[in-house]
Amino acid sequence: MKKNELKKSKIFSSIALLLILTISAFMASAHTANAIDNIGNNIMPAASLAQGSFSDNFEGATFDPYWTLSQQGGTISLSTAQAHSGMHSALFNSPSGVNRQVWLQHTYPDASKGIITTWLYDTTPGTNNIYALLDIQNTQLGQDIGVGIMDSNPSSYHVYASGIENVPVYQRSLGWHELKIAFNTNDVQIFIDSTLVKTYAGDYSFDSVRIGVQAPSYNPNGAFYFDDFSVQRVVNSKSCLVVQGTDNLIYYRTFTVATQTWNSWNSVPGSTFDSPTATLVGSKLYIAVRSADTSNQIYFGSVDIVTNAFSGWTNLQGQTPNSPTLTSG
Ligand SMILES: [Ca+2]
Repeated sequence: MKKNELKKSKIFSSIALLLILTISAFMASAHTANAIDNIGNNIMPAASLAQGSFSDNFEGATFDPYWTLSQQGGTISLSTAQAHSGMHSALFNSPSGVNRQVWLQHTYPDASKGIITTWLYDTTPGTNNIYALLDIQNTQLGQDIGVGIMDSNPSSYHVYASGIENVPVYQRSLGWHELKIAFNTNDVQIFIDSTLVKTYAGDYSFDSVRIGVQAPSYNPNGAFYFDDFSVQRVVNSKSCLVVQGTDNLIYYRTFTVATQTWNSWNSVPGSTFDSPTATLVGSKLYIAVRSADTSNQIYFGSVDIVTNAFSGWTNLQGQTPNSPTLTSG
């Protein structure tokens, strides 16, 4: 790409240029156009994917390293006694006589929106028992939202939100039940067996997920099975504006959805005679431009919107008389 030869402007005529929105895009479904793949760019970093989504059917030989195991007063094992999928589930066994905190847990470095799902096999409907929960927390804010079995209620599953309530919502029965909590833009929805059982209005988010059982020492023995756990986190909560400046330089600016604020302008090297095109995948803003000369070359590069590190330009070996279009899906 030719270097810009025009004087840098302090004010950008950004109107009528390109607004790229990828608000609330799930990393789990992130892909990109073939044209990007063809030049060998890695557009789905493994670390970002791992942070964005996770699922476990408990069919491995051991527990996935995603999990931190807490086996205070009990044990967690892979069992063939019950299975919602395949041959195995995770068995949480908890004998009476000690305080019990028996969990598979994972904590993320930051909070996000998203959907958490698991299946729970209820072994003892109609019986006062121990807690068996899908428990989701925001450890930074001390918030706790969950769904499952309470030790005090033999007949109903409960939902709870710390500081708000703990209430029965759905009749217990023997066998597998799907528990799902969706952290949406403006509320949290809780589902049991695909039935919406509770909505909490508010801008909630989570950074820690866990499944398992807990009980004080005086509660009876308890054994529950979990299977087919999954998390889809909305880790892409920024929007980006990319423009051709009045000086033909290429500028971008990020918008943080959670705080509804614009960060400062930045530029990438090079210049263009036309509107740039861009798409945001994780923290990488992929940009394609038409060259700033009469050769109409198409250049492609990416910038990390966290560090502002730029990849450099790659000539895609094609020509266009207009603005290119870049997409992801
Ligand atoms: Ca399974």
